[in-house]
Amino acid sequence: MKEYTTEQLRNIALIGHSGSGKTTFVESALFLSKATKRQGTVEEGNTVTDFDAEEINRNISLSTALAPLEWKKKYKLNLLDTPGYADFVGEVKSALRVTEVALTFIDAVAGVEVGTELTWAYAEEEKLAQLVVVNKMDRENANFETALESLREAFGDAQFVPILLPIGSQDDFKGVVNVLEKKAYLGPESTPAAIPAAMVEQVKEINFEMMEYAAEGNDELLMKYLEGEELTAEEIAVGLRAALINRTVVPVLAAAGVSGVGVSPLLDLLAQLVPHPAEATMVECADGEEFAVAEDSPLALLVFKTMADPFVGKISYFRVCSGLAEGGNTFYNPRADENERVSQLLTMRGSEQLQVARLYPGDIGAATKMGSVLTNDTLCYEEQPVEVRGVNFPSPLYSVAIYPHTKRDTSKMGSTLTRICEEDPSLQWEQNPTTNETILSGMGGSHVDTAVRRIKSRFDVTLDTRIPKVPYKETVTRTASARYRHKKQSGGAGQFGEVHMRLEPRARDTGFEYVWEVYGGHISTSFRPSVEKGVRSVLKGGVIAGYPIVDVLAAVYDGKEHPVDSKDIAFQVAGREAFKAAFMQASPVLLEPIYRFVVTVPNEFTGDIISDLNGRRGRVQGMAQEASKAIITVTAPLAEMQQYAANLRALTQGRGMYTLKFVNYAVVPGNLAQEIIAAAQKEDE
Ligand SMILES: Nc1nc2c(ncn2[C@@H]2O[C@H](COP(=O)(O)OP(=O)(O)O)[C@@H](O)[C@H]2O)c(=O)[nH]1
Ligand SMILES: [Mg+2]
Repeated sequence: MKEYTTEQLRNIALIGHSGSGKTTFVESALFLSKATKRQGTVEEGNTVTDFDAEEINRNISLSTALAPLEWKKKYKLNLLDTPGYADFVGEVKSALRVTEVALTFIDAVAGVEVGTELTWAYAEEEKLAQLVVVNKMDRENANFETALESLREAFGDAQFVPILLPIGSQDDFKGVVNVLEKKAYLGPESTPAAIPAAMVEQVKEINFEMMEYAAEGNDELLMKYLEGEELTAEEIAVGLRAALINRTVVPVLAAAGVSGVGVSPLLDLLAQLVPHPAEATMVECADGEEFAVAEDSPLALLVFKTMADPFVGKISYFRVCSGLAEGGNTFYNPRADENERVSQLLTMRGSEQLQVARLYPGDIGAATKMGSVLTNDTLCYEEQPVEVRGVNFPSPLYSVAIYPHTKRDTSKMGSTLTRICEEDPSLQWEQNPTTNETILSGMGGSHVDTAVRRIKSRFDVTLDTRIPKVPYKETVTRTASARYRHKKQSGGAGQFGEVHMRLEPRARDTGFEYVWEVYGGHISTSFRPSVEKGVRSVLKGGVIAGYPIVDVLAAVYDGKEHPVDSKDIAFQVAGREAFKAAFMQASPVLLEPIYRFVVTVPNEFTGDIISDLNGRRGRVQGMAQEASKAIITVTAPLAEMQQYAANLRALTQGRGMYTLKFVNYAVVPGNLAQEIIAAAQKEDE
């Protein structure tokens, strides 16, 4: 691919509800720019940006794909096609971190949908300039006006300005009018034409309105405007570009990706209005420092995506935040303290690798086989270390326990989980020390399922999933003592040991403590470690329900020994049994993990959500209000919340969100504890 300088670059993240036509639009744009020879479809599974086996199987985007295209020999548009489902928010966030604008797609029939609201909020969080495509104008019941109305209703603070108006709609969607230039374009070839007579007045009005927005951001234009002079299309574009950077207007553009109508004029406008990287942004460092996006700034590449390909190996996608990246460079990875020599710089078009000699500041590229590099690393020169602010990936919300399907899968389970989690930082895996289960956590059921299926299709490792065991713990709530005599005198050498032990509850999270209070030599101190060994052998497997024992003090205060038969093993047994007996006397309880959940839902769901949470033993800690949303803070036991992601979606039609954080362990209420203990005993048998 040709080289493009910073001023020629346009980085655009396509976001919005799943099914609004982003992937199809990219397909059309690639075809019209002659990057591809034919326009693929999602249904046939031959699009450039949905190339992953899982995406093809399910006909939806599951990860962000890059699609650079060269437009009118002057611009390089880096389109980032993102998935629309809430579970894949990590992909959307990383795309928004490396682009100057967010291009929100809405369906001309459905208008603003759940996914639109979610992704819009992420773009706002990044303070990105926004534009909207009212797509699928060719569909039955498509209506530009009602779609625009739904935008105004949902995001009232934004100033929406229609710049590409549809000519006709549904079957009769013929073309678009560019209000800025006051010109019409017909068909996918976008043949210039006269503005339909019925639209002339409307176009004039909006054009006039646009002059006002354009003038607001630019003193020179404002003077001209106030003196009653008309602004030229060029001048309006300059003003609108400034307004876009200041986030005071949101241009709205009509199109139909599938037929290609409106697509060329839309790409023209993107080239014209979207700010280039140096114009709109600074390089933000992790420590808050900023510097210019420029060739002579320190080299900084932010890795925003990693792909594990079984054949090519690791592919790292990055944005050249500043400096000039060239093939043959050695990049330094400060986090890992490693150097990575990159002989060939690439850019990716879907799964296709395109070679490039150099990448200018602001451009997006990739490199393979950088072993030490993970998502969110900054690559730089060793003499000039830089750490760029990374992608703020969401923390996982939903966990499953993973079991290898066969023995063969066991050995490869850990390494494939690591690779898939490297690829997507909103996925994490760990071995739970309490339950001994392998836990995979992500944003929701479909996120985790996709990961498991990807592991199957890419690495041929089959994994089964289950609801994780709750990592309960056991402890005692009062002081109690017990004694145990171990005596074995049949046949050969005998065994003898007697231990008197007292257990005391300890404060939460202070762990286990063993003390020796035997004075007067009833047991030789040489048996002190033997008794301790016996006691510790019980800690991991518990006494009442098979869970680890925590926060207990065990004091050996007396006992007896035999001059010949007392030996290590005898005191181990006596220690173990005395501990178990004392434990049962000391009012044992189960502890369960409690999490704090912050649940955000549209106001109308508040009542339902709270009563549902009450039913899950939740305790509301606070309520706050933000726009039309309620933010409910609640603590609740994990045991009741393992499927909350699906539950919240069902209760709010997908409009609820939540985060969670571990708080502490608390005593399981008696009746529930009895059930858990009974279940554990049954499993034992
Ligand atoms: N009628 C019509 N259908 C479209 C258009 N664009 C996409 N579609 C269809 O809408 C569905 C979802 O499209 P897709 O590109 O996967 O949407 P995405 O989830 O936003 O990427 C597919 O069945 C497409 O064929 C369009 O402009 N008009
Ligand atoms: Mg898609």
